[in-house]
Amino acid sequence: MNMRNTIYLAFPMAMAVCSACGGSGKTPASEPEATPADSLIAALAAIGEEGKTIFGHHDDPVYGHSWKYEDGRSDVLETSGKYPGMMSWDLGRLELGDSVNLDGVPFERMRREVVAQHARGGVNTFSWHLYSPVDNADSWNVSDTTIVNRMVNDPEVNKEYHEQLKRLATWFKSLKTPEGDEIAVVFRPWHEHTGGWFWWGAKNCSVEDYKALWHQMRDVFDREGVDNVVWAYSTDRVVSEEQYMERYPGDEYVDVMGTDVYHFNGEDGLEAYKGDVARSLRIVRKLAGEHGKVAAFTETGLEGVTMPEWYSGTLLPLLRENPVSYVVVWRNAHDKPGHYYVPFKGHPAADDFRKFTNDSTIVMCR
Ligand code: BMA
Repeated sequence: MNMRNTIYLAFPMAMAVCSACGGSGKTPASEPEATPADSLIAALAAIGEEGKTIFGHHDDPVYGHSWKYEDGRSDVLETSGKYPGMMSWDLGRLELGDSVNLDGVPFERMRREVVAQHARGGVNTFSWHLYSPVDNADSWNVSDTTIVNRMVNDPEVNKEYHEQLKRLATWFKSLKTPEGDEIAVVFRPWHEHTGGWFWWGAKNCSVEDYKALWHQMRDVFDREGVDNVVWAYSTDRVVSEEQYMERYPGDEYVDVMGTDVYHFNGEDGLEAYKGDVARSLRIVRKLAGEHGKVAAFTETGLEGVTMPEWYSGTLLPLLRENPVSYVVVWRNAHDKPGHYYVPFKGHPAADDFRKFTNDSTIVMCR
């Protein structure tokens, strides 16, 4: 195992907090104490400043290409010998008070895995494919383009939205180590909003209403006393800084600036993917620098990893040219045979994936 690639977030977090207090080990009286979220932001920023990238995988330790809900398994671990540095999760259906998420992951299991990932020095990030508080439509049902407007303006729907937010706030506050310390995590709501496939997408709600979703969310979380959430804003692929910033809720609402860009059509789509990633990450990195935020590649992947050297030959060079603090690839579904983004044991791209995870710039967990 390459120890340099192994993260111990406790270490950079302690360093980051110390440098904020001038190395004295104490926070100056005039400075507010660093929250768990502040420490995670500093740790992510430090990784980026070193030119390194944490590798993340969605639902990694709960199911994989040909297994589900066994303890201790992970397609990433079985292929590379290490856990991903970041675990990605989705909270869809938590807002309804359900015990399992939209892909069937029990929230209690998710919580256990969040704690385990934190204990091994890794990071956790959450997306939210929620059901509409207007009519329970899933995130991809765009037949009603009044949902967001009613969520932020209609008193009855707004009340339900705030109830949903309180359920999420309670969940985030409940993420604690066995010693009772809060675990800081990244939360990336209202993602890919520059596209038209979610009901909060650009085609389906106004700029003003979209921003209000964020503002109200933050108000509720602040009222509920949540201080362990790092906020990630992530568009789909973008063509300009103006497009990226059009729906940006404001610097006080965002800690991480990211973008989601997928690779479609294998070899035929390679040049388009490389062009879209290079442009979108350049925009993200420039704006993150200007706004003092962490830059990230919040979702990517080639479904089925149909190009055996995709990880070291395509993704790695793109990350080297446009370094960001983390990259996340989507899930290895157990119930959709072709829907996976990480090679599993025996897959033609497995050796290349191991090579990628052993690169000195890629950060994994033990
Ligand atoms: C999509 C697919 C779906 C899944 C959703 C939320 O990209 O993986 O099967 O339900 O994400 O995880």
